[in-house]
Amino acid sequence: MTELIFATHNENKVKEVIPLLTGDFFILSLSQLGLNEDIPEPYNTIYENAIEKARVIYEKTGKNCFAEDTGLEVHALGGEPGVRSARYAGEAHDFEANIDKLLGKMEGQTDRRARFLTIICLILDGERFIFDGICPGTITFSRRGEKGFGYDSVFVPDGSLKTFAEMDLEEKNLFSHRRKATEKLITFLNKRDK
Ligand code: ITT
Repeated sequence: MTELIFATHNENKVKEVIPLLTGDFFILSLSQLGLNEDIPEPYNTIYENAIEKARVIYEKTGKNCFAEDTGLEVHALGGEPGVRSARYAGEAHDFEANIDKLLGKMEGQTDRRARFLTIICLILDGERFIFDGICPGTITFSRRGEKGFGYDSVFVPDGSLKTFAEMDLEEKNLFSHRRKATEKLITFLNKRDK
């Protein structure tokens, strides 16, 4: 049995990742451990912030853990909001304000291409491992759907006509950046266990 902390305060992420965990794992969330302090995301890249989040929790707990950082990269905006996805419209981490800002910036833009990028950093017995997942798609002209979180209501993954917010969790996981990165993590852990 491998016990791992998932170093996130975002319960939506936990909900998406838990059903993907096939194998002999026991996942603890930060809230289960009573660790409620904000984890800093001080860097300018998704990659560095994923590493930092895992590092902070590993140092604090001494337990094996993984963290992930995700960003929405919009082609016509030069990769924005990217690493600033959570705080695009300000420090309040307000999903609706972030979407308003994004749709405003995309007004009149015909190039709607975008992608979600997830980087997972695993720290296992002090060693660091990185896994990534990308989901290409397009930005809609207005919100559609009520499910999910973040930018889900304005993102249509390639291969579907629905936004992520119009999909239930299983359907989102067919396409999602997070599922792809998590699968790489699971494959790695399952191989290592043998
Ligand atoms: P943790 O750092 O505690 O894990 P967070 O919500 O701050 O949680 P991120 O920095 O990784 O997580 O995410 C940045 C933002 O990107 C997040 O607040 C959402 O607005 C958005 N986001 C991330 N994953 C998403 C997804 O699958 N669908 C839609 N938006 C997503």
